[in-house]
Amino acid sequence: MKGIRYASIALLLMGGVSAALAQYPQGKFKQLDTNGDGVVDRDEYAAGLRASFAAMDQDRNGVVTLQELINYNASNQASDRVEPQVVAEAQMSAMDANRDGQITSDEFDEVGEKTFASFDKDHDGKLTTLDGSVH
Ligand SMILES: [Ca+2]
Ligand SMILES: [Ca+2]
Ligand SMILES: [Ca+2]
Repeated sequence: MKGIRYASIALLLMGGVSAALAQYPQGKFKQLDTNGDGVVDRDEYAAGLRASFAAMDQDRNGVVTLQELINYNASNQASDRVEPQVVAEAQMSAMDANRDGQITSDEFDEVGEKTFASFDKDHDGKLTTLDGSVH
C-alpha cells in the first residue's frame, strides 16, 4: 500500500502548475495570470504548461523521463510530504499514456487540458481564482 491518496496524486499530476494552483491559489494564480486581468485563460494556462514542461525536461530532449521527474520533484516544494520518487512514479503512470516510460509534450498537454477542464467549473474556458469561488 502506497501512502498517497488519489487526491494528492491528482494535485501533483502537473508538477508545479496545477499542484500550486490548487494549493497556493494566490501566488501561483498571479504567476499564471500574466496580463493581470484576474483571469487565467487558455493561452496563459498553456504558457504555464510550456514552462512546467521545460522545467521538467532538464536535458531538453523533448521528453520527460522518470529520473527527470524525480529531480524536478526533489527541487519542488509541492512534494515535500512524500518521497520524490513515489510522486514521480505516480506522475509517470498518470501522464505516460502510451506506457513507454517517457512523457512527451503531447501527453503532458493532454493531461494539462483535462486538468484545466477540471478546474474550470463553469466551463467558460477561463480560470478565476479557484474557479467558482471568486466571481
Ligand atoms: Ca489573464
Ligand atoms: Ca528529457
Ligand atoms: Ca509516453
